[in-house]
Formats: sequence, C-alpha cells, structure tokens
Amino acid sequence: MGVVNVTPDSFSDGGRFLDPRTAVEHGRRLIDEGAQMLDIGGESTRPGADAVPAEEELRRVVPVVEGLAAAGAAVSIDTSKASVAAAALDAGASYVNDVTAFRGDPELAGLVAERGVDCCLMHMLGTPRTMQDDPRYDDVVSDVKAFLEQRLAFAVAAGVAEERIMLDPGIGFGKTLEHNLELLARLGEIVALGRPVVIGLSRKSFLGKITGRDEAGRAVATAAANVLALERGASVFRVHDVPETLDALAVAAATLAGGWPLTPRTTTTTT
Ligand code: HH2
Repeated sequence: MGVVNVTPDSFSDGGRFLDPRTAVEHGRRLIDEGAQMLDIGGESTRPGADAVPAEEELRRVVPVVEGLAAAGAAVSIDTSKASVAAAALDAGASYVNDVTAFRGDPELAGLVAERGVDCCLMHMLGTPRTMQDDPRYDDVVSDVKAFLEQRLAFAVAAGVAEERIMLDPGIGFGKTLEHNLELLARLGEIVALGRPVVIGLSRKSFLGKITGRDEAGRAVATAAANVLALERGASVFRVHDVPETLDALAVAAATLAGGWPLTPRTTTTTT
C-alpha cells in the first residue's frame, strides 16, 4: 500500500503533494513501482496535528481519488469522517482506512457496511494531539489486541462483513519506541485474531531514533522492519518508499516459501 498524503503538514512528506496533479503523478509512480493499492489522506495524524474540517479534507482528496481511480489504481481513503469517505467512494475509492477504528464518526461504520467495501481498523491511544504524552499500557500487545477485538466486534455489529475487515496495531500512535518494538516482535499475537493485519512502519520516528536518520533516509530501516512484520504474518505494508520495501518483501517471502515465484507452477518438469 503506497502512501499519498495530500496535506501541508504530514510528518515526512507534508506539502510535497498538496497540488492534485502532483499527488496523482506521485500515486501513478508508486503504482509503476509495484504498489497494489494507494492510501490517500487529506488530514495528517502526526503527533500534535490539528484536526482538518471536512470541507478542506474533501477539497484535498476528492480530485486525487478521482484521478488515480481513473488511472486504474485501487484506492484507499485514509479518513475518519463519513462525509469524506462517502465522497471518496463515489469518486472511485474501494477501501476505507480509519485510524480511529470507527470511534471518530458515528456514521462511518454504517457507511462502510452499506457500501460493502473493505476497511482497516487501527489502534490509537488518545488523539493525534495528545497521543505521545507519556503513553502507558499494562501489556501493550495484550491491550492493543483486546482493543482490536472489541472494534472488530463493533464493526460486525454495525453490519460490516467480517471478511471485509483488516486490523492494524497503529505503530507510533500513542506508543514509545519500546512499545513499537514489542508490537513488532509479537505481531503474531495480533495476527492470531484471524483478520489480515495492516502495518504502517514507514519512516516512523522510532526508526529515526534507532538509525539516527531523518524521515527521507529511513527507507532501508522501513524495509527491514517490514520484513519482520511479514515473517510474523502481516498482510498489508503501508509505505512511502515502494521499491525498497517491495524488494525486501520479495526476498523474505521467497525465503519463507522456499522458492520463487510464490504461486505454485502448473507445469511439471522431468528430471
Ligand atoms: N500511519 C499514518 C497514517 N495512516 N493508517 C494505518 N492504517 N496505519 C498506519 O500506521 C498509519 C495510517 C501516519 O503516516 P503518514 O500518513 O505518512 O503521516 P501523516 O499522518 O502525518 O500524514
């Protein structure tokens, strides 16, 4: 999943793709590089970020969703607002990525149910404004797992088909460096919930703390962390730098499968 942030203030690429044409061009490049889906967002969720009014978010994302869906891309809308999700689905999106796991807008679960689209429910402690103020857990993995289990049940009760739901532990959303490492190391416990797991490690600050690199220099660290997530059962990898993570995942997947390409061959060979 390639990231297209149509915002002035995203933590690693804020302001770069605010112009819809530049954002569409960027999304097309990510597809050419091998992304299977694009996640388009018009509101930053970086620590301390201010909320964006729906009208402004709509103005940012709708032309980009339209342009990329018209180019044949599978499009996810990264929003917590039902009005933005509805307009994005009308413009060609087919997936709703909600970092509040249907807690931000009471209408969003019903909309996803009614439209029959796929969605991602993510864990976050607090709100972007406050989430990095001394986050605490009894046991981060058990707490995140219990939360996701509860949000999954909520979504199903609201009419979303269970097979349409993916879960995400929310790396960096109300988590210290140690919390992020623990979640990554024990990701299998989240995978055990039985739904596909989405993981967003890309360029995040804990990778900067470990490597000493700024956001743009974290592609290798991102790829390494994604390999570990793959090995532990993650299914969707949300990244800014597609080629680096794709190469790393291909080698890791081939190693885990003991061969390449991954799909079973239909022809037989005689030795
Ligand atoms: N991370 C970000 C945004 N959306 N969605 C999911 N499902 N998982 C994530 O980990 C995730 C997410 C933050 O990254 P980015 O979009 O690059 O930054 P910003 O929120 O500042 O726009």
